[in-house]
Amino acid sequence: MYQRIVVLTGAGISAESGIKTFRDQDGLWENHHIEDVATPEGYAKDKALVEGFYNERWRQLMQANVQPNPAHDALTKLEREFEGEFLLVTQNIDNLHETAGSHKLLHMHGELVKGRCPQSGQTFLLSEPFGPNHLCTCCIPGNRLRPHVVWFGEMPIGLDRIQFALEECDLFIAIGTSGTVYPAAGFVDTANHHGAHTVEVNLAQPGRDSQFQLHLTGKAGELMPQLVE
Ligand code: BJW
Repeated sequence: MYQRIVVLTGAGISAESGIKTFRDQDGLWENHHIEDVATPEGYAKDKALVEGFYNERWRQLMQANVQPNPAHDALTKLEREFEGEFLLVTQNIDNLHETAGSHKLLHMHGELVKGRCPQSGQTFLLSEPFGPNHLCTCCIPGNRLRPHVVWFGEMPIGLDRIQFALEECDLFIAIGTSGTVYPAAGFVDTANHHGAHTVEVNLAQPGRDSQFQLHLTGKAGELMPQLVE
């Protein structure tokens, strides 16, 4: 039996909750240039545009009908019932894992519901969408908060902890991620290299160069409850 499990989730796990993925048809970036809304340079050039992009997603997340789906619930159940070490690493900035009840959770690309002081790095929970009046309380004078998200060229959050968990784990499961963005895309290689069993759950068929040992093709909301049973 397994002793240590690491799970990586991507936008596909939230798709059945009504949140758009990035790279699928009609994805989040369809009406935007990636470099305009997902880079520090884009933010420096036009803060209002970037804040508007995240505010739109914030409002969407706050809608009552956006709720965790059976895949989020299955991971909560796995965390609760598994007796070994467990770590859930999500690339998603939505809060559906915590709404479902996950605790051993790391948001490696940040969180939509938080703003961050660009000077101290301290984060603040937002009770309303971004605006120029959102100032930090950790500095005098307060700095304008930036979205607490990791853009291209920035260092993802918690990499030391993730690396350690990947080296130690005996099961690595990646759910609903296209595997196009590093360093997350390389986690499967690390897990393989350290002898873990590696499993991918994705709606799309695996590419020919896939590094996963097992592929489960279908909707995460249907496959994950069966896998965790
Ligand atoms: C379903 C489903 C259903 C649908 N059921 N499945 C050249 C080579 C290699 C690397 C680089 C390079 N040039 C630059 C880099 C580095 C760069 C990078 O990887 N670029 C690539 C584009 C090549 N990476 C970075 O810059 C990162 N930082 C970094 O590298 O720092 C330096 C470093 C050095 C040394 C060690 C470590 C680090 C930072 C990356 C930050 C990414 N940020 C974003 C935006 C976050 C904020 C926001 O949400 O707006 O994160 S980009 C975006 O992509 C977002 C996502 O988390 C991320 C991954 O997307 P994801 O989740 O995979 O979504 P999709 O849409 O791509 O896929 C959805 C999948 O679900 C599909 O496969 C569907 O089939 C599936 N699916 N419905 C199951 N129901």
